[in-house]
Amino acid sequence: MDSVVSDAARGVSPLLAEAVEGPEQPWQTDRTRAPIATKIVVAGGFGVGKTTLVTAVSEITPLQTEALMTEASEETDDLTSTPGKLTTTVAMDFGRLTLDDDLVLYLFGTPGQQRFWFMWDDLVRGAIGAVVLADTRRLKDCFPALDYFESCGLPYVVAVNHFDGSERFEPEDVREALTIPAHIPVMIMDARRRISVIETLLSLVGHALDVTPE
Ligand SMILES: Nc1nc2c(ncn2[C@@H]2O[C@H](COP(=O)(O)OP(=O)(O)OP(=O)(O)O)[C@@H](O)[C@H]2O)c(=O)[nH]1
Ligand SMILES: [Mg+2]
Repeated sequence: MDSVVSDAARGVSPLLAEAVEGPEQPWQTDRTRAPIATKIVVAGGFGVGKTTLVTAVSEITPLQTEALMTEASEETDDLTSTPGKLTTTVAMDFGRLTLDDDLVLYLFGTPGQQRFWFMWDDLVRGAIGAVVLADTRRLKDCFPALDYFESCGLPYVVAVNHFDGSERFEPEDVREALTIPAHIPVMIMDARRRISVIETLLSLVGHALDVTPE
């Protein structure tokens, strides 16, 4: 299965693929292989960039369930970190990304607000893993997602979505602050940039292959 990950990396970024296993050789390309479909969940606190991430990479028009935020939710939805945010996800985001023709990722973004967490059990069913998005200005917001995936045993990676004006931290600082175990990848990313999101998704697929028993 390792070659699936590196083939996918090759489709998107030859440099990424070379970093994984060296330059591709002519005899390594197998166009007859059936596509592998995988489900990936994108989770994290309110307004951390989940919808942005799915939108940045989806090759289909992403399904969005955004609702306008009004004064009625002022008490519960803290917009100090994202003052430009006008909507919130009330059910889920859905998008699709095909890597190198034979690895199809179906992306399911969770709603961030606590009052919609009852949907998570349905959203994660059948997933191979999850990306937990974190914002260094409000790290504690990702604890519920971390706890959830730890308790259900779903492989996950932590991706720090750096917002303009937020202080820059090294992945190892974030790992320490969140007490993330050493074998779980922690990376810095930008949910608005396609290549950055793809690197994160490939890291999750690789991690899920590493930790899932055959
Ligand atoms: N500067 C900056 N802004 C971002 C980034 N990612 C998302 N945003 C903005 O942050 C706001 C929140 O993004 P969303 O993608 O709606 O966040 P979400 O996690 O889906 O939010 P909920 O579904 O309501 O929990 C939007 O206004 C985005 O444009 C980023 O990497 N940098
Ligand atoms: Mg959203």
